[in-house]
Amino acid sequence: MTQPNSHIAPNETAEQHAAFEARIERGEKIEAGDWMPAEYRRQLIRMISQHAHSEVVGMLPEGEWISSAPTLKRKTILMAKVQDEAGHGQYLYHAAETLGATREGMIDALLTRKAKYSSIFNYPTMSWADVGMIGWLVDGAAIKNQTMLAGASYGPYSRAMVRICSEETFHHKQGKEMIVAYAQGTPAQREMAQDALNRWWWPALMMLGPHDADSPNTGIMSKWGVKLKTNDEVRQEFINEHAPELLEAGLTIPDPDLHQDADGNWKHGPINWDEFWAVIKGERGLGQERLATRQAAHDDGAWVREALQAYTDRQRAVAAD
Ligand code: BYC
Repeated sequence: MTQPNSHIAPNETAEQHAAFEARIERGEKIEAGDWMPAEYRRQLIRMISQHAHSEVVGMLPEGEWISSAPTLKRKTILMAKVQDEAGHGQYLYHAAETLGATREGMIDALLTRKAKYSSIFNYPTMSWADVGMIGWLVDGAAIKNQTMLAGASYGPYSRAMVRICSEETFHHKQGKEMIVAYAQGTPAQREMAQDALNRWWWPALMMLGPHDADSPNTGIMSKWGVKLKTNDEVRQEFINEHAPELLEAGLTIPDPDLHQDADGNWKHGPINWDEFWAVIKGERGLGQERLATRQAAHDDGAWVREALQAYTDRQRAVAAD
């Protein structure tokens, strides 16, 4: 049989692919034990594991500020938020494990740079206002993307997204509340909020991925019902919500070309994609430090993994007796 579709693996047939795609067309969820193309499995492991890594590495920029939070209220909010991100990482690693990926393999891929994590977490948190700006912009961008992924065709990923989005909504609200308060506060607070916006606006736009024309994975991920919107469509939704709200808060968006078109869409100026790729590769920003921190945490946790293994072995031996 001829196989015109390059995503059909040698041991797969066009009929299997057609039946699989018909299920997606009918809006059925694909579950862990169901037949799926090898390329669907590979793409999902790639994306879900990178998403998990982003949640875990994403604890670092905000976590640095827990001991410096200005009030007990802000400290408890931040501790809860960082803890939520750890939980998101856990759901997502589990979702990837349902596809056959192992935790060890995924962590190894992160630490050896074979797997990516979101570019946004290689930027430093320079002031307390950065914590609020991450909540408003980074969680805001993540929610736009993840609300779309809650409709993804792979059941375990889609269900993880529903829970994650409800928690991210609180993260977004606390960030917005903090920045709006500072934007209307003392001159020093306003300056701190504006400075944070100046540094986080462009990275937040980049976080949603390259333009559609430069996004090699969007085509097949859209066809197979994982990405229900393209990177540029999600970015447009993000700007349409956040640009007017930031302006209303009295802040200046650091983009001289930003304007609203007659159709209501806010249009941004050119994005510095050289910076984006350099940040991902660890050539700019904190990529080296972030991975060194994760490596140290992994090494420090070795005794916990060994203890768990010893306990499991003993339980098995007792059960065998
Ligand atoms: N950073 O073909 P494309 C959070 C890579 S954390 C790094 O468009 P795709 C939070 C991309 O992987 C939430 N790499 O890819 C946590 C691909 O490389 P590979 C994070 C990026 O997958 C703590 C290449 O560029 N959210 O909310 O179709 C505190 C070509 O791109 C980035 C997710 O992870 C990037 N920004 O679309 C606070 C959502 N963008 O893999 C908050 C799940 C692209 O071929 N992921 N690349 O080597 C996605 O939705 C999609 O992966 C993306 C990219 C939209 C990000």
